[in-house]
Amino acid sequence: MLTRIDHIGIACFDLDKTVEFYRATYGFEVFHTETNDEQGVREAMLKINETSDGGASYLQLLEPIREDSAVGKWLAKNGEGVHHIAFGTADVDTDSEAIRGKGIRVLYEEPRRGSMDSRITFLHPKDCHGVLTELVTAAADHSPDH
Ligand code: CMX
Ligand code: CO
Repeated sequence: MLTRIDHIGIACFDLDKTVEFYRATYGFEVFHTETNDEQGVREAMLKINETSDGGASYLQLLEPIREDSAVGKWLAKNGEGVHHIAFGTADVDTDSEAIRGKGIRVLYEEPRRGSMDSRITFLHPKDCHGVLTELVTAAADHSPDH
């Protein structure tokens, strides 16, 4: 069951400048940063709020580390902006298989590693009314109910 907005993914050209915008404008602080080589991004997670399922909602700021990455290609075509939304679930395997069963393209056979050792998969935007949609199960130590 999808129980929260886990994050909104925002593509940017310069991660440090964008982090500074969110800090100076809204007071949001960086909760976590990492480079995910497989996804081709350097990223910062800004925690916005805790959620009633024991998880949290974040902004995920994404800077490509390669031009041919998903975010690099998207930025070249669209410029900066909202790249994807991510719903949180305690069981990404079950939920993504159920959604695959509805005829929606799930991009990975098995969920892969996402921010903070979460497990993630994506639904094709063309099957989701134009929205690239991610499903996330947080790692146990980042989500007390798992
Ligand atoms: N939102 C909405 N539509 C998108 C999109 C996005 N983020 N990215 C691509 N599209 C659309 C394109 O506009 C294009 O539409 P048209 O054919 O009408 O022009 C179509 O999808 C195909 O796009 P493309 O530029 O040819 O790109 P690809 O098919 O090579 O890749 C996708 C698209 C979704 C398969 C790829 O971006 C992907 O695998 N995404 C999942 C991984 C990812 O995004 N990782 C980065 C984030 C990591 C994280 O969140 O941790
Ligand atoms: Co994401």
